[in-house]
Amino acid sequence: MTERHITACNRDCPDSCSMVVTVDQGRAVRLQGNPDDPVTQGFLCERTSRFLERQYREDRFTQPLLRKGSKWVPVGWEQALDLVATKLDQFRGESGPASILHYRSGGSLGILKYFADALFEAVGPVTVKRGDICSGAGEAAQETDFGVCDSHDLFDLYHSKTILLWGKNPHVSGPHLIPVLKEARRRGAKVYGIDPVRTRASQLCDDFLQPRPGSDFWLAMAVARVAVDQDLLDPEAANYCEGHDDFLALVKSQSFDEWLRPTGVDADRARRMAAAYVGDKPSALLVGWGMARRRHGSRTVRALDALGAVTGNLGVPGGGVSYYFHRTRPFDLSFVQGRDAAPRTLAEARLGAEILAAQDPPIRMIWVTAGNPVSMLPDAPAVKRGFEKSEFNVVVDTHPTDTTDLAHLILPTRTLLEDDDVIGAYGSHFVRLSEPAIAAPGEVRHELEILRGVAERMGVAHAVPDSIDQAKRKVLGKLAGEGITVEALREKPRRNPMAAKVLFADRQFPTATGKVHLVTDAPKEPGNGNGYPLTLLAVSSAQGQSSQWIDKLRHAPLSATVHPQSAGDLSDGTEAVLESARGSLDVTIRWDENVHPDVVLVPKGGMLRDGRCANVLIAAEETDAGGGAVYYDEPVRLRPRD
Ligand SMILES: Nc1nc2c(c(=O)[nH]1)N[C@H]1C(S)=C(S)[C@@H](COP(=O)(O)OP(=O)(O)OC[C@H]3O[C@@H](n4cnc5c(=O)[nH]c(N)nc54)[C@H](O)[C@@H]3O)O[C@H]1N2
Ligand SMILES: Nc1nc2c(c(=O)[nH]1)N[C@H]1C(S)=C(S)[C@@H](COP(=O)(O)OP(=O)(O)OC[C@H]3O[C@@H](n4cnc5c(=O)[nH]c(N)nc54)[C@H](O)[C@@H]3O)O[C@H]1N2
Ligand code: SF4
Ligand SMILES: [Mo]
Repeated sequence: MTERHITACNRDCPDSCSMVVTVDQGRAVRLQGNPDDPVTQGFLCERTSRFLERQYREDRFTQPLLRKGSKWVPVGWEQALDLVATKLDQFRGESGPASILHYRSGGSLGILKYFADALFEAVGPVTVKRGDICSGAGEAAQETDFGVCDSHDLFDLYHSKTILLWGKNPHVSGPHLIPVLKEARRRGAKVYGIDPVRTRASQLCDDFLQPRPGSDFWLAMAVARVAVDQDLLDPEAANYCEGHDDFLALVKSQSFDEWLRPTGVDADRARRMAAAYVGDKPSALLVGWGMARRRHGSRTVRALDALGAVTGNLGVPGGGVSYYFHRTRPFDLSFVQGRDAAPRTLAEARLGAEILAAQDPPIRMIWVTAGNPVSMLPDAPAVKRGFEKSEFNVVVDTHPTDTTDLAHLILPTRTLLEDDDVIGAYGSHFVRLSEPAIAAPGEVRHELEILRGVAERMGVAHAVPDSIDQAKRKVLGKLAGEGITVEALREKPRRNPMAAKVLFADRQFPTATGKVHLVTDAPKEPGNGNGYPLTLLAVSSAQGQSSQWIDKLRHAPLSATVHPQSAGDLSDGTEAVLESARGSLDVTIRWDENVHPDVVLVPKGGMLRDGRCANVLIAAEETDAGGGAVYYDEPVRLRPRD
């Protein structure tokens, strides 16, 4: 006899799908998208459709593991948590709480994971990360320009006449945008894609432009120049935009062709796309998250914000410049003080170097939860050295990673099928409940129970609720007033009613001046790489969720996809070496004419332990604002294997 359970996917993904899990005698046997969820629409992505392989993998952590020399020894929870408390006490006493680093990433988007922050604030506060390698630069851009980083309602796209997918790859990174785009097209919208890689999104597009990587600022200025030349600027914009004259002076400082030159895009096609955006309004600009992960990434997003503003596409149905949906805003997170309370912060984008350089006190203990920083942060070898230098590393995870390889203590926690939490999405305004579809194996514990165990031993039990239900009700505090309770969410997912469908409809912006702040200076043009002529794009792939890969590809040789004309003597299928000024990787060459000739495309999320980690090639550097990581600016070259 099988049962069906409904839960929500907690992966770091914009969609936060509602899932139907078929369970046969306690074992999950089938995962499907919930047909009743307006965003999920009955289907899941490739990587989560195949999650059962990961769920039942033989290397799943099922009990706490303590390192003894080169071996792992299973220990009981009492011993594990007593040891954690002893170490916390020891380092705090000897070197102060700043000697402890708490690092939490996006392995689960469950809101209850924020109680880890509360625990470490109560125990310390301790050292935490600064900036955000994923979204920091883009969020900083929108917070500067608009006062908040949020998006128009997902379904507001049905009011758009023109939609730009600017550096967005929904087939891979957020497939539940696809049905919405299809419906918008059916209702008459024209869709344009802008990406150095001609992705499957091109099938949804009326035209698809392939600019040189990192040249989007210039393309945005070229589009703004078309608005100037065709007299299609919003005459009201000067009233609600700060820096309006300076921005227009910048746009007018070069002709359309001059702005377009660094992008390498065909002038007629760019002009047609621009004419649609500025003329056939309302126009929605959907900004890919990766757009900001480069040296001038924040300024690139600011250019897109400015373009939306001066063309009159803000505050109107069908318009907007949408990047992240503000997924945490509906929740009560008042129990977390945040970064300002920390005695010290380390730049996430340079975490390895920052751990290694930390003095007075050095970092002596690291607690990692929901992340694999050793594989996923730039300059992975430095992150590895930083972890090796620390005296005691605790990692809370479900499966082995490069980071658990460097742990002294591994604490096993629940997977997305076992989790019990509340989830806000970054691709829509829906809030969903996750509830265990199956029981966790062995000694596995919910993260909240782990945190509570530490809190009790450290004399700060007040920092962590003693029941999951109580914790859920706490974070739902604001929403409960709107009728969105645990019970209501159990019935069906709910849209956060406090989120506007159209942002800034009154053209009031929550900035210091109440106006939009326009970017007024251009970054330096991309260089030619000094002997490394190609740009590395190590981006999401359909078969991996960051470093969590489907089984078949976990240890497979790393592919490096290039345009045939950039491959030199390296034919399709050849084994080659991909190298940057920092390191090298063995790869297998794939030819693909859809890839811009300046680009080498590699899937993100390979691990050091498999020789697939792109982050050995990537320099640890912060973006121009917001503490993002410069993932997509690394100059690289290919050569034959010796
Ligand atoms: N399958 C899968 N889905 C995922 C993830 C995953 O690992 N796997 N990761 C999740 C996470 S953590 C995040 S943050 C999101 C975001 O995931 P990302 O993939 O980082 O973000 P996107 O911005 O949607 O898509 C990246 C697109 O931007 C393009 N791009 C790169 N450089 C440039 C450029 O210079 N100009 C332009 N115009 N385009 C460029 C790439 O070619 C690519 O097609 O996705 C989530 N979804
Ligand atoms: N070269 C390159 N590097 C990148 C990127 C890129 O595009 N290129 N993308 C960057 C981006 S956008 C991001 S967001 C980061 C992602 O980097 P991370 O956030 O480190 O992502 P994952 O590798 O998925 O690691 C998440 C871990 O959490 C574990 N986990 C799953 N569920 C739970 C849970 O409920 N509790 C706990 N404690 N653990 C859980 C998983 O098993 C996994 O090991 O990577 C960044 N790194
Ligand atoms: S990873 Fe994203 S698209 Fe896939 S099931 Fe989870 S929420 Fe849905
Ligand atoms: Mo991310």
